[in-house]
Amino acid sequence: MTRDLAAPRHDWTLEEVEALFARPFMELVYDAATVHRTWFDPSEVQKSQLLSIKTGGCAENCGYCSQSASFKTGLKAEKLMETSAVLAEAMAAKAGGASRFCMGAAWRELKDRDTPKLAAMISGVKALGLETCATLGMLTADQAKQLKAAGLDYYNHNLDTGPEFYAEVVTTRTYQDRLETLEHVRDAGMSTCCGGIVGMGEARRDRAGLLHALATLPIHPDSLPVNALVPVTGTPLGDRVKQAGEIDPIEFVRTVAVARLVCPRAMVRLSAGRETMSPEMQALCFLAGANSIFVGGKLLTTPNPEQDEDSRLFALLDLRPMQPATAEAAA
Ligand code: SAM
Ligand code: DTB
Ligand code: SF4
Repeated sequence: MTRDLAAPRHDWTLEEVEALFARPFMELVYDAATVHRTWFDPSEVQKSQLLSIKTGGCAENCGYCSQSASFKTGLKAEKLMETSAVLAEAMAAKAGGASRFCMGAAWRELKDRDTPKLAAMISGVKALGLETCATLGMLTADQAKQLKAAGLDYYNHNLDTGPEFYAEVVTTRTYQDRLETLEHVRDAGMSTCCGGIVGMGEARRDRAGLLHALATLPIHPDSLPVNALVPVTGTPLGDRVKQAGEIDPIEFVRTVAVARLVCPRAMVRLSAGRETMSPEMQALCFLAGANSIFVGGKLLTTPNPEQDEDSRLFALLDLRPMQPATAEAAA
């Protein structure tokens, strides 16, 4: 593959993205690995840590989510954390080797009354020398500017799936709503973190539809999380998948590889779902272009591999944690 094929493009057609999915697996992974090393050191993987700063009781009905008030998942709702407690968690994350810290809130949208508190958390985390990321639901243009001014580097807001499957996943927020928040984030000068979930019962065409939507955004996501559905009992999609079975691991790796090919310069994040992935499957994902993971024993509300398990994985695969400057230079 030449450097040209590793150059970012914004004119992908859905058919082209589907054709990538249909390539012989070995060819697909080889091409994705080649593009990956055009832009990144393939031995480096970024470690990011998540914290749920406001948990549960969410007004949205995302069919996979433990935190929606629409479903009985047994999750205990908690109010917005105090800034000092968030900063203590960020310090612990840094001490544990994370270079990026992402704060998540179970909100439909950020409320203006909470913005000053969020700004204090963000500037505090930034002052620790960590890359900052937040995911707080929908944002107005003005709120995006305020978060940027506080020192927010990345805003995470996922499209979740392709446009055709979207209505099967959530009905309280439209695809267009999501695209508008992403526009506000870009306009404020922040980097976007935007991806989706694989394994919700969607077809390959929907996975291609998601990656097509991301690859044709005015600016590619700087960070592209590929989540494997964590099936949560009590959620419609979690319960359905527990009956129907999880996605084929090789199809998941294909999704990672296609993400790397259509958004060649993005940090491709092997996000939720690692808890049940074998070291071999994760190795294939890294080979196919994933170069970022969440570390620490918990994602937002669900389990994640413990630090020592990931340290063993890094040693086994001769991987090194990426330093913040490397990720920034790539963006
Ligand atoms: N409430 C905010 C929002 O949705 O915009 C932010 C938090 S939300 C939990 C962040 C993302 O996590 C979702 O968009 C979804 O892609 C992912 N996610 C949530 N629950 C998940 C699950 N059970 N399995 C995999 N990914 C999940
Ligand atoms: C993303 O795409 N994945 C992360 C992050 N963005 C915020 C969240 C995963 C959440 C998994 C389910 C949970 O722990 O509640
Ligand atoms: Fe709320 Fe976010 Fe969960 Fe949707 S994914 S229910 S918006 S916390």
